[in-house]
Amino acid sequence: GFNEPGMGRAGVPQGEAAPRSVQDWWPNVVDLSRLRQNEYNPDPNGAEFDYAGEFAKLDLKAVKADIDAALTDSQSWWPADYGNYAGLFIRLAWHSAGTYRSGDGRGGSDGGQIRFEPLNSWPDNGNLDKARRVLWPVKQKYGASLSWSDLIILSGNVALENTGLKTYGFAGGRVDAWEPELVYWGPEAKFLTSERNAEGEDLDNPLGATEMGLIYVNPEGPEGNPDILKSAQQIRTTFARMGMDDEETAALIVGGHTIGKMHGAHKAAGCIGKEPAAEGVEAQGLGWKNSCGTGAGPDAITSGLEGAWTATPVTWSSNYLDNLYAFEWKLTTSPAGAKQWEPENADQVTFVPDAHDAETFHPPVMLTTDLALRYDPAYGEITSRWVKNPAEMDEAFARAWFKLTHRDMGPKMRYVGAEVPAEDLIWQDPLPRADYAMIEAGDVAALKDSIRQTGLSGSELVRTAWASAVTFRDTDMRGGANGARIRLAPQKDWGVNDPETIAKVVTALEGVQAGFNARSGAKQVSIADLVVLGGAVAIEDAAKAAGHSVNVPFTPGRVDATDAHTDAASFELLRPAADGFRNFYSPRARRSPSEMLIDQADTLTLSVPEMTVLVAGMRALDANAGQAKHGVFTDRPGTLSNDFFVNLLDMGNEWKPAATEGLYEGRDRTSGAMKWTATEVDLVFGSNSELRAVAEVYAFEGGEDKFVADFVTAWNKVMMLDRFDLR
Ligand code: HEB
Repeated sequence: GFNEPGMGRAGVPQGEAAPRSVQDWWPNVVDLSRLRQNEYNPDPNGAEFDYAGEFAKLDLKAVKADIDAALTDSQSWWPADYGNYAGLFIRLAWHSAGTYRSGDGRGGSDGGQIRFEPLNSWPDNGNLDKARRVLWPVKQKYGASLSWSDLIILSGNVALENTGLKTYGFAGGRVDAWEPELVYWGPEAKFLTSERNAEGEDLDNPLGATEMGLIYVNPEGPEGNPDILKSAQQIRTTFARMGMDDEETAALIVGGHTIGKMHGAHKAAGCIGKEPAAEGVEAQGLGWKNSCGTGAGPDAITSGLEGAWTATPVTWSSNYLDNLYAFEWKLTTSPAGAKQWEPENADQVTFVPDAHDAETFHPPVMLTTDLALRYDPAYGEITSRWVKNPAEMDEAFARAWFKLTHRDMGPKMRYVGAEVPAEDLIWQDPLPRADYAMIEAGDVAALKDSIRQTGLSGSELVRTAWASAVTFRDTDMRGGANGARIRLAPQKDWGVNDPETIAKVVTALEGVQAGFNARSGAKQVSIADLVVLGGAVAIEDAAKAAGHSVNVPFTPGRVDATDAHTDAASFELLRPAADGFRNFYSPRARRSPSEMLIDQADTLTLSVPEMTVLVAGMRALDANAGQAKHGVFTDRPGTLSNDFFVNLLDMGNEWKPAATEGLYEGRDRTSGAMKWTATEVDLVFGSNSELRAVAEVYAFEGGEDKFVADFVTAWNKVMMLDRFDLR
């Protein structure tokens, strides 16, 4: 029977009979599992489920009232400090959003990844499992119409409003994920360690935190060292990785620590159990079980730091900055032994209420990171201004909080609900609204002819269309062809885009545009649409040259942004460090060429076959950056043939590394004659067993039809990735 002694936990130790992944054995074999995640939909609501539509139907006021009621409905299994979960909910929202990093757009609240490992069990997320259990009745009531990711952020807003802050707005539309996203969170194999050069400016990109398992920085100071000015430097570096300037950073910390308290009633050792992922089934997903005292409330242990910053931990006030500047701070330790700061005359300034006993009062406390906001000259300049003008701070916080919690949702078109602010913000990468009539399907044929008459080559058109679309990343929904930012700084000057080609193509397309607009009356065509249509023209012609008649789908409606719509510094973050589809690789790439290809394919939401046909098609179309010949395994470049696959899999070729690092030479096995050159990105489709299996399908005799059809579908998918206006 299944409950015989010796079965289950006491029998086979967990993990011992588990299958090993290929990468466990051979770490250098590229891992395609992230692309496999793009191939299926794990959402139990089904792939057709329209979350945004469901959210839009909610009565947002009623939802907020339910959250507001939960705030003060203290639960015996996790009593609310001061009878109000405001601090806990705000910290939940902040930690859910705060993993966002602008370098690759990963992290952030969208998807609700904080529900899953590893984030669910990160040391910095201690006891946030309780926060979500407090919110479960609200989630249960609204079900699929209110995603966890929206609920978590909305709860932060409702909590802030409950304390008295006027928030800037809220948008729903975050779609929940159903499994952990595979994200590189750092090189360390142990929590709360750092091998990422955290001191100074050189925190390894794209990481956003100084230690494994932290959202940003160590509260006690760099690796526990209470050095206020060094701590300020770490705060500046990590918050900049999230796209926050000094003022936004200071506002977030000041505002956040106006509310709530820290928890370090006892030393964790001997009191605190394992994190959720390491617990037994009986813990039901909760972690950090506390066996000391009542295990919660006055005995709670989270960070090991203890105390509150203000006299008003559940009411919005300017008391944080008042305190920061009113006292000289001396280093002390919490009951749990962590380094924190208290006023020099601590025993005379006990005005901070106890969280569970109305008769008891404490001195305020500060973290090393809090003191950075006063003693760092740049932060000090900002916060001392706010001490005199708290309303300015409230406004700065409300805006920075909105940015923090909405930054990874992408363009405003994705925002849903009654509280979406009217104002356009530059970090949303705004697009102008068209004040003219759009072109229609009937205009397309004539426009295609005009593009053909420019005499632009297929390679020029394809490279330009690809360059304009490929900046898209689904991690934070930025980039893409809409807006035609390909013709603006900084994109127009990126080496990978062959600036001269882009300038030539854009000038020629502007001619097409002028001609069309002059003829068509009220209707106008955007450069953004012409760039994409140019790619379609080139592909149709190249397919025809290979004997295939195809129609590349084209959906007009894109608009052209201007420099005023474009934060150039922020767009610089979208510059590809590598683009395997164009056989481009730069020293900024942090992984091997094939790993970079897979990373890019992932942000383009491609499946393994889609990535495969796109690489092969781009080679056939002669669309490498700088028109390099590597991987162009064909004697008829510019023709949409399956020659890439046929020649790659041909046993008549023998491949060897070339003298130049990163390049390979393919020679005729018998004659020794040099036939092709290639990069790792080309050869991986023949060397990796999973990719070779897919390549074979397109090299089959008669496989070219399928190749052309699949290439066109994948190409169109990439061109359409940013068309949120159509959804
Ligand atoms: Fe914070 C809390 C740190 C930022 C909001 N913080 C907390 C704590 C700590 C921290 C340690 C305690 C925890 C416990 O419970 O024990 N922070 C920190 C740091 C930073 C921060 C280091 C950076 C510098 N915060 C922040 C921000 C925000 C916040 C930004 C928002 C906005 N926090 C918060 C809150 C709290 C905290 C609300 C409270 C919680 C409760 O009450 O529970």
